[in-house]
Amino acid sequence: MALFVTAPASAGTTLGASAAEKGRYFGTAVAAYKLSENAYTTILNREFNMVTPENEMKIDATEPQQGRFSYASSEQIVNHARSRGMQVRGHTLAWHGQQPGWMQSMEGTALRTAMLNHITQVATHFKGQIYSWDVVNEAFADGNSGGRRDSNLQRTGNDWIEAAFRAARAADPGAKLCYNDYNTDNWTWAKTQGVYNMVRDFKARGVPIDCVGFQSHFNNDSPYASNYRTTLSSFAALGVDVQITELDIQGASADTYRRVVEDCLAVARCNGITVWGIRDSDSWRASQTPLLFNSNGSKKPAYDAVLAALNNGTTPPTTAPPTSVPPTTAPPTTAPPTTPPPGQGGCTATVTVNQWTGGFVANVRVTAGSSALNGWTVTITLPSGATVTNSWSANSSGTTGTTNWTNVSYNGRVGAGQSTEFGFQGTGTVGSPSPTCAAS
Ligand code: 9MR
Repeated sequence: MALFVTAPASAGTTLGASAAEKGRYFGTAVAAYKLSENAYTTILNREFNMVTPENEMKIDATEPQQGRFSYASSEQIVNHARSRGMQVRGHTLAWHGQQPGWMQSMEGTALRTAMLNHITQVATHFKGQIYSWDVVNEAFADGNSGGRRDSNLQRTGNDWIEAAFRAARAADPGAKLCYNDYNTDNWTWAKTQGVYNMVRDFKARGVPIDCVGFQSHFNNDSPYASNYRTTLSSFAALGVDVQITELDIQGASADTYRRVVEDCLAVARCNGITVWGIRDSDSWRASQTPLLFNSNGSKKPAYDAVLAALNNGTTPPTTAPPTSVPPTTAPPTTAPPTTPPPGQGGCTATVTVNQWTGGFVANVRVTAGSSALNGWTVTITLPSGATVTNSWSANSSGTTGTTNWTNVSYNGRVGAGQSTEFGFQGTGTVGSPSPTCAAS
């Protein structure tokens, strides 16, 4: 009998599935005009479960003329993502960059009013479809001041950021609201401390902020530092989620990518990682070859390092990997039936839920009874409002209500008393489901 080692059933084979097993997402920036390119969407649809429009939700794209809103390209991305079970990060509602001409020339009360109207209109338009919004982007200055960046928005008054967050909360109460910036990854940098102090102040005063986005554009001028994990955990300790929102690494060191993933997995409130493009040719810094896929779409060593880090993360699988137990008795001399009979000893299933406001990850453990399983079906009834958006290591019959989950090819065979796992994530509240299991 051949002896071979298989990956544990809990080890995913794509970035999104592997991240989901750790209760996290793996995303990418997406450009609408590339969605007609098959090589691009093949990787996108296979690997990722979170999408950020790279430019299509920026102010110049969504309100090119004052009061005239334009959503064609942003909706194209949102629809592509959500129809395939991917979620969306909205980027961005208020920013000094990529303002349309009419806004660039505004100031004072008129600009403040226009900014708040923009936030209200856009967040309302996409209400219920956005996992998290970058409400305000890049409002702090580089260098040693630790203070705000000068901009027309900043000159409307120092409270412009909290006003933006309040408007976003009112428009879409279900979205997580993030402050997003770059050069805030190194804990010792003044800019990092400036943002930290703002978030601490916002939490103390009840300004509705839920998360901080760390763009994490790492390069020779702004390299990855070993205190990155301290940065993530320090912000999380303020009572906000943290998200890595625009990751790219000059030269795509596999080791540095691995460390970034390990840092996110080590911080419970790190929701997930988004890379800023799929292939090197998609990058805003293409010459630095900073991404996970070569321009021809092949996986780089950094991809393998990220996948391995996601699969061996600091939250180890709760069950031992399924093993192929060699038969203890001699094989039958008669030909075995071509369709194995159902396991006579039945099976049981238990579910472990990680629930947060608006979403959940459920891990299901299937355990064989007194005889081996040749296949299994788990039935889970979801409460109304809970919808499955993504799953791994099982095939499912539906996304709401009573759902049936059957084994995939590699995890149907479970030895007597042994276990295997599958999982799914979704939106809404899943409660404490009581799964039933049937041998097949
Ligand atoms: O990747 C984006 C690029 O296509 C645009 O030309 C550029 C214009 O500002 O914005 C890039 O994305 C930026 C993001 O919106 C905010 N953080 C920095 C990103 C890289 O410049």
